[in-house]
Formats: sequence, C-alpha cells, structure tokens
Amino acid sequence: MLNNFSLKDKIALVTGGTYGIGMGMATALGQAGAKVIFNARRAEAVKEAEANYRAAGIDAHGYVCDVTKEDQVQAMIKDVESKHGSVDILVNNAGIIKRIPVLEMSVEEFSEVIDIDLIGPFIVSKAVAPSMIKKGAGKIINICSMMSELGRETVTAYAAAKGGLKMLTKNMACEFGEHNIQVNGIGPGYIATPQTAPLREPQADGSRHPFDNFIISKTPAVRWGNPEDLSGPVVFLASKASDFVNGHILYVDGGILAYIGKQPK
Ligand code: NAP
Ligand code: GCO
Repeated sequence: MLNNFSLKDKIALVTGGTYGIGMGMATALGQAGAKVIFNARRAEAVKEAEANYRAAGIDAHGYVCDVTKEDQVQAMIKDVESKHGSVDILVNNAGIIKRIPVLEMSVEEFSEVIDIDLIGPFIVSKAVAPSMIKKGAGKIINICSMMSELGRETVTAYAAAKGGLKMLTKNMACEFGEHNIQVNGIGPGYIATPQTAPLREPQADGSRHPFDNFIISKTPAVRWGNPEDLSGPVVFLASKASDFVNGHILYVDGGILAYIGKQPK
C-alpha cells in the first residue's frame, strides 16, 4: 500500500520553490523519491534555495524563470526535458498577493496578480501537458486558497485569481482526464510564510497582531498552518494513490471552511 505513495523515478516541477509553501512541498516530493525541479524570478534566491535543498539531501535543480513569461517557461521545460526527462508532476505554486481596496487598486496592480496567480498556472500547465499526454500519465496540482471560496476586504484581485484557479483546475481535469492526467488543487488555510508575515507581525506592545487573533478564532485547529502541513497532501495528490481523484480541491485549512467562528467572550 505505501508503495502507492512513492515518487521514485518521477520528475516534479514546483513553481515558486525558493521558500515558503513551495519549498515545503518540493522538499516533501523529494523525500518521497522525486527529482525536484523548481523556479523563481530571482537568481540569487534560486541559487541559495538549490544549496539548501541539496544540504537537506534533496536532488533539486533550480531555474530562473517567471511563470508569466511563456518564452521563459517553454525554454525551462525544454532544458528540463533534455537534462532530466519530462515532467511527471507539476505543482503550480508561484503566486503573489496585493492587499489593496478595490477603489485604491490600479488596473496594473490587479492585472499583475491575475497574471501570476491565474495565467501563470495556465502557461506552465500548457507547457508540460504535451509530454504528459505522450507518456500517458501526469499530475497537475494547482495551489488555490481559502480565497477560492471566501472573500475578505483588500484581497479582491487575489480572490478573483484563486477563484479562477479553482475552475481552471476543474476544467483542465475535464480536458486531460482521458490521458490519465489528474488535475487537482490544494487550498491551504492560513500558513506562516513570508507572504502572510505582515498579518502576524507582533504589535509595538508585544501583543499579537489583531489579524493573528482573528485567524486563530476562525480556525478549529487554533493555530496557523506551516508549510510542513502540506507535505502529506501534496505527496498524496502527486502519487499513484490519487489516480482516481480528479478535479478536486483538497482544503488543508485546520477546519476554517467548516467553522462559523468562535463566539466572542
Ligand atoms: P511566498 O512566501 O510569497 O512565496 C512565493 C514564491 O513564488 C516565491 O518563491 C517567489 O519567488 C515565487 N514567485 C512569485 N512570483 C513569481 C513568478 N512570477 N514567477 C516565478 N516565481 C514566482 O508565498 P507562499 O505563502 O509560500 O504561497 C505560495 C502559494 O500558496 C501562492 O500561490 C499563494 O497564493 C498560496 N497560498 C498561500 C497561503 C498562505 O497562507 N501563505 C495560503 C493559501 C495559498 P520570487 O518572488 O523570487 O519569484
Ligand atoms: C490574506 C492572506 C490569505 C492567505 C491564503 C489563505 O491576506 O487573507 O494572505 O489570502 O494567503 O490565501 O488561504
């Protein structure tokens, strides 16, 4: 049974793998046996991350590549296929957020979030799917969010992108299913990474950030998640164990989506 979770001899590409959730998931995929390919936009960060992966015993290979640039993505995939082999597992993780109210947000700022968080996964999936179809197997995992289901003030562009990513996941599952390619999503809850650091910043008097307290009150697990909480879910969706799971968004949120919230004292 456990062999169904092995990723031995598989090539896994994790976009945005230099830190945060991407590094956590890539590490898990490597520990399950995959060769890890990862990318991000900053050369220094890619170099440092590659050294960190290797120091942790992970066979990792980094690329400087912006997921919104189709030519860079195509070149990366071509190089990966010539040096390592075709991608078996794609994790579309790269993403940004801009916390700006609608009326204060420029169209350019809105578009930047949509480009990275929604169009990027389309570009990278389109680049790897032909080889998966040729091979007759593949796994595509899109990193969605609580905001694929819920809204909150100031994250409109992000919620629009992540809501779209949920439906992109379901629709690609419909198109690729006949080729034995499973397309699913992971929807992390609130995870302690650089992206959410501003929401957890301790106050001047040393007390917890109001948003920190808010999330704790909305999470049955009564804690923020960490990247390691996503290790099991991503290995499951990347492995043979999920070959009949398709078009599903697996929420890894400590129960947030099930909870109306703690009654204020
Ligand atoms: P993070 O700490 O900000 O890391 C984002 C990663 O993506 C970095 O490696 C970043 O590197 C890379 N990246 C950003 N734009 C890119 C681009 N255009 N091309 C290539 N790489 C790019 O974010 P995180 O918290 O780990 O989140 C990772 C994913 O999980 C995102 O999709 C996010 O929306 C999602 N998510 C996060 C949470 C959470 O609570 N943290 C919850 C749910 C979902 P460079 O900037 O150097 O390129
Ligand atoms: C925010 C947070 C969230 C998390 C995550 C929740 O400002 O509300 O950044 O959007 O990043 O997406 O699932």
